[in-house]
Amino acid sequence: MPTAPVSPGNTKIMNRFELTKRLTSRLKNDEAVVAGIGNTNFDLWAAGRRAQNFYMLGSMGLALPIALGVALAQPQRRVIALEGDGSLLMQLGCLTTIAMLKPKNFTMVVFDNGIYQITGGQPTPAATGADIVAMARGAGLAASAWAADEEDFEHLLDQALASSEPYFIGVRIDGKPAEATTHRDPVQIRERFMIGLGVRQAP
Ligand SMILES: Cc1ncc(C[n+]2csc(CCOP(=O)(O)OP(=O)(O)O)c2C)c(N)n1
Repeated sequence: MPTAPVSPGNTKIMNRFELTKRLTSRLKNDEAVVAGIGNTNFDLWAAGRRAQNFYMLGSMGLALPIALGVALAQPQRRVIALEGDGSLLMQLGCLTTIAMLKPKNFTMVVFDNGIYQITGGQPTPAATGADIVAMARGAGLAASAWAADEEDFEHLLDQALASSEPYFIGVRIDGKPAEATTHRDPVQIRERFMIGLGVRQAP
């Protein structure tokens, strides 16, 4: 169980791309990584292409539900969902579903910058006190923690990837734009991912 800080107030403000690089560098077993709309998947893309990465376009809040589906369909594979705070807040109910189904192979990382950055930086409710980790705990996800700093993030990630319960990691991040932009080709993104998961033959 995580021992990280219980409130977002005493965590370091980190950087999404930096954390995403740290995350992908720790992957060794063809883990699936499903990243949410916008900056989250842009930085995953910039951190290095993998056939097991899925880059969500268009709709907010679907990274966790899509990743949950993958985790249930392929219980032998570790699955990681990356999402922005605004997107998670639009789809909070998925936390209760994940807590109810308790996938053993599922890790969630939510990047909290307190803004809808990609549409102009409007504040999200997380900017004025909504605590996404407390909400995850309240939904029934006991293994939920804020990462205090980069080292703690890696530590929590290692715990999560070895755990047999769903893990929720909240990270506070700065407002730096993403490093690159995903190619906007949904069909290609889906096909590559399905090949990466071994459910479709490469052409
Ligand atoms: C259902 C839905 N509502 C609104 C939008 C417009 N929109 C796209 S991204 C975004 C903000 C996403 O915020 P967040 O998830 O916090 O990520 P950030 O931009 O901060 O990286 C908004 C409002 C959308 N694409 N889909």
